[in-house]
Amino acid sequence: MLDTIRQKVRAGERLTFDDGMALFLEPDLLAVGQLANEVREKKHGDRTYFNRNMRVEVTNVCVASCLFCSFAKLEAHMPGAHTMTLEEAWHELEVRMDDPPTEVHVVNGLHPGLPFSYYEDLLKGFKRIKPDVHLKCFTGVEIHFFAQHYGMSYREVLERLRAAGLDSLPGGGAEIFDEDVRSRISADKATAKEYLEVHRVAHAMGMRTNITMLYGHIETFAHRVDHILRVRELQDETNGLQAFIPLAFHPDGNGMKNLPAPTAVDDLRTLAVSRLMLDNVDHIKAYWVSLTPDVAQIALRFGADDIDGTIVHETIYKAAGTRSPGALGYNELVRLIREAGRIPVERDTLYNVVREHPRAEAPEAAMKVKERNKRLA
Ligand code: V47
Repeated sequence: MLDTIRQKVRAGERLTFDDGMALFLEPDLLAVGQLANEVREKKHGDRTYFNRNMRVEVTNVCVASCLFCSFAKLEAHMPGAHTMTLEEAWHELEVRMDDPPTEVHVVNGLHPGLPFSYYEDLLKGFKRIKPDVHLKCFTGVEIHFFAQHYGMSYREVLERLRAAGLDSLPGGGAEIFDEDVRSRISADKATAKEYLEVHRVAHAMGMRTNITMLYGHIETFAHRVDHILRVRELQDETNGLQAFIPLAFHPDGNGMKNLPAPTAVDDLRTLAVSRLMLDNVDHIKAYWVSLTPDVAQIALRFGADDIDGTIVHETIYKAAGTRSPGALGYNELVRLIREAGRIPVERDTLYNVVREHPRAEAPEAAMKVKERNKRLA
């Protein structure tokens, strides 16, 4: 089966649902990875993208009760619930202006008690502090909630937020599109159809977006392939997606804490299959917070061409027990990428090149031996 898939990939033929299933079931992980790597190198060579970004989660108060979430609090008065004042949120950017991010990525709970103007003012304030900062804010689920809660269409919500400074939408909230799984893990928020419609409307307005997939919980491989194919279908229609981001489930402190987290093999295979199936999406992101920097580094040989950014201040995965650090320094990201034998390319959110770094002359460990030998001579 893998030989047939290899021939199809090399001939530029589109893979089917059955091909996706075969790739998930193929025992030879390295062969699947190698094929994904071939596609990745054809698209991007050794170039590996990252950016200077920061996360702000302004509120964890959320009317939804997703089983996988360790971050949200149902009501504002509950212990651990917090909502930043606008000044507190802006301060997060202000204090980083000596080494400023090019992107602010905001993901929030679905707070029922804030006026819509809070979100508009939030964006306006970030742009006041740094007019050229890219605002990648509010998932498709949040946009759907705003539309319902404040009585607007998706387009009206997006237009008002764009007028306030919104530049693009992050990929959060996609979870798993299959209706049965979705209703079991996140029943009370945007459906798959609604989530995809938000992205469709954003694309029609010329806005770029990402889409994620939360894997490694109660879903099957068939659900993952179905999810990936729905992403491919939307992209055929709109061509507005920039990156697809598989997110590994983290079980600590949430309603599925009895489940084990996916293994590194599952992570690498899921990235590789995503790369192979999504022939119309440019970038596959190995999100280091969800994977750990170590697995994300290896993923750069399994189909991924992007590793996300410096981040600073991530709280969703921290609450769910990630072993990753809260932030990675710029030079640490460059080192991770170079040591993987790739070329680090700092990008902005829209994948314009900010700075391309030289590739490493040799793996770092070898350099150390050379330097040591030089010193000893
Ligand atoms: O929407 C929540 C997921 C997402 C858990 O667009 C969990 O560039 C695993 O979407 N285990 C937020 N995942 C993060 C996100 C994202 C990350 C990086 C880059 C981009 C981008 C987007 O995290 C949520 C949800 O799907 N999530 N809890 C958990 N326990």
